[in-house]
Amino acid sequence: MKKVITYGTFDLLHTGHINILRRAKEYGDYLIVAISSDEFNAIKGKKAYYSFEQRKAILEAIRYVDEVIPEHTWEQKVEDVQKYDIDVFVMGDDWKGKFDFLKEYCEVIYLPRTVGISTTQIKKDLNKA
Ligand code: C2G
Repeated sequence: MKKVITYGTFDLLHTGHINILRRAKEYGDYLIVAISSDEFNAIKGKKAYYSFEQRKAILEAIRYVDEVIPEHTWEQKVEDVQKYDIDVFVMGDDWKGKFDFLKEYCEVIYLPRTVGISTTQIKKDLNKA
């Protein structure tokens, strides 16, 4: 079984998230999504609208997603890739190059972001509504 992993906050789920999850799944048979805990989001300088538990429940309902695990630190990726026997690591290309150190352990793929949509923009648009 070819296993894929990706990481993110996935707040206020939108088609950009769905597009990356769908494409990530195409690289294997089993997709693990590591979603940022509320505490790690604070470290990333993000405040998610939905709590970790809510974001986990939403991600688990997506047909492309096979397992959701928590992301607590920047440093856990090598351990996760080994622990979950990951073959492919996938991220949007806003992260291009940032995780190349994982090439020692698995395939590293950066996919084009979906243009014109982001959680930040959704929040801004809603504030204007
Ligand atoms: N994404 C995308 N297109 C968008 C918006 C997001 O392809 N329009 C992708 C991002 O590139 C990322 C994933 O969706 O691969 C999740 O995005 P975020 O929830 O914003 O995650 P981020 O804050 O980038 O956290 O350790 C890695 C971090 O946890 C990544």
